[in-house]
Amino acid sequence: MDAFVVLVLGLSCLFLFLLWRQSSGMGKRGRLPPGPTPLPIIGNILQIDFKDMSKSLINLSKVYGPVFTVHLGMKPTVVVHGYKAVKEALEECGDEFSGRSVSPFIERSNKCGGIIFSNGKKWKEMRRFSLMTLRNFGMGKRSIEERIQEEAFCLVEELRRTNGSPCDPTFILGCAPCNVICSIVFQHRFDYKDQIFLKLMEKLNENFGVSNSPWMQIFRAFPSIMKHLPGNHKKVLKNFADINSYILEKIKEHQETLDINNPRDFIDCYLIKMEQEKHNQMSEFVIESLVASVNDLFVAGTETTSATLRHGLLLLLKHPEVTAKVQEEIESVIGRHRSPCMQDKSCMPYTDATVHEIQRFIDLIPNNVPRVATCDIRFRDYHIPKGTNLIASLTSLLHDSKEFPNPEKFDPGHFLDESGHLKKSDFFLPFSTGKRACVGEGLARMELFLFLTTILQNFKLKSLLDPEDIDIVPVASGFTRVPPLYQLCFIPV
Ligand code: LZ1
Repeated sequence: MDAFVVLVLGLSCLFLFLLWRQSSGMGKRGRLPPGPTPLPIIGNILQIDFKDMSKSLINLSKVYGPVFTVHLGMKPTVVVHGYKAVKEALEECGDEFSGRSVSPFIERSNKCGGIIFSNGKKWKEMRRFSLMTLRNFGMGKRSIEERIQEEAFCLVEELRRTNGSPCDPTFILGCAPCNVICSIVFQHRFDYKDQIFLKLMEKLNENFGVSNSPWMQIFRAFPSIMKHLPGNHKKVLKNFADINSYILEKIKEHQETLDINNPRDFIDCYLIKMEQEKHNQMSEFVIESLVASVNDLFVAGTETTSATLRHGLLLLLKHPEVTAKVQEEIESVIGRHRSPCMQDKSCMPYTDATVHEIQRFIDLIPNNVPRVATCDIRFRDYHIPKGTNLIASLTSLLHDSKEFPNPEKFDPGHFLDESGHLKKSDFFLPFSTGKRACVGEGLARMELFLFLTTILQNFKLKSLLDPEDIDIVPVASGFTRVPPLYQLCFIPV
């Protein structure tokens, strides 16, 4: 027999074996929620549009209900859809679904020791430390609010330099959130022309672009073959390595100038924590985890906030009546002669509602950040084995048509009551919920409020198109949604 025949026979046997294993329930499929029948090896990937997975999952939920199973490649993934199922999975079963699955790719990028991809004790301690530090405990004299205000001031100066001529805001609105992270972790911000800063942003952007591509979403289903393929993900590893070596350099500088009684930033706080735990052999607070955590803060805190600002300004251009009301409120509560601060927010319900509505409407991270079961779980009447992936559809809450009538319409009224006060909603979970909810939520909300109010305090936004002609449909919906490119003029008021 020649090699070809052996190969074909071998593959056929493997195919039949996998088919039998899946259909007989031996593939741990036993009591998983219902779902479309998976093909061997590729699972249900033919039924999923990787250019907008959220839409495919919503369509599947119409057939299979609020809790169902899809196979992304060989891996079963439980999907929860709608308020009840999402709250049950993320809050009531918060501990059990608090894991992150770690692909060989993630392992090789030194990201397991940080916040986003860590598990178990490491995750608990890194999360606790980051939450505390980002809440301003121990960050020294300058509060996070002050750091954002400083950046907002510089952002406005930079926008002034456009002289009211048409510009694409992508670059500038990318610098500001990245610089806030720099200020928090490295103590200082950079000039927007600083070569080191530009390199850092370029590498972050490139990695974001690759990891958000539909191909990458497909590859995620086949982690073990990925490393044998040439291509972009190698570039991603190189970028991470470069960013990490820069972070390590900064950590060394910090170690040389550390004053235990005067922590300047996140890195100082961590070094102090390391010092306190130096006799603990089992301490999770090691340098590699600091590097990974700082890297995580950049990954999570740059493109997300930047895309929200970009998409937000685009929505404000499309809805000049909303912009006018926000600017009226800014004029009457803050005026022109001082910087907006977080205290103003409680006196600015319309602006607050508008920021909520921007986040609701754009639905930045439609499928949450995927979780994994840390143990065998009984969920409703199903048995979900340890290691099963979990996707919670945040779209299904943010665009719920009972909670937010006309969910596809941009309307700050979704967050206002009859007397014009802010109306909170339990469905508003753009940062997810439960034990693994976003560590940067407070930071992100502060940035969105301060950046948007500071911009609108200083400029009239002028569109190049009629509002009706402005296209607001995302150009990509992978892990996060990306708004279309556009231009506008910032006219000083
Ligand atoms: C995240 C983000 C991006 C990737 C992983 C986790 N949290 C943004 N916030």
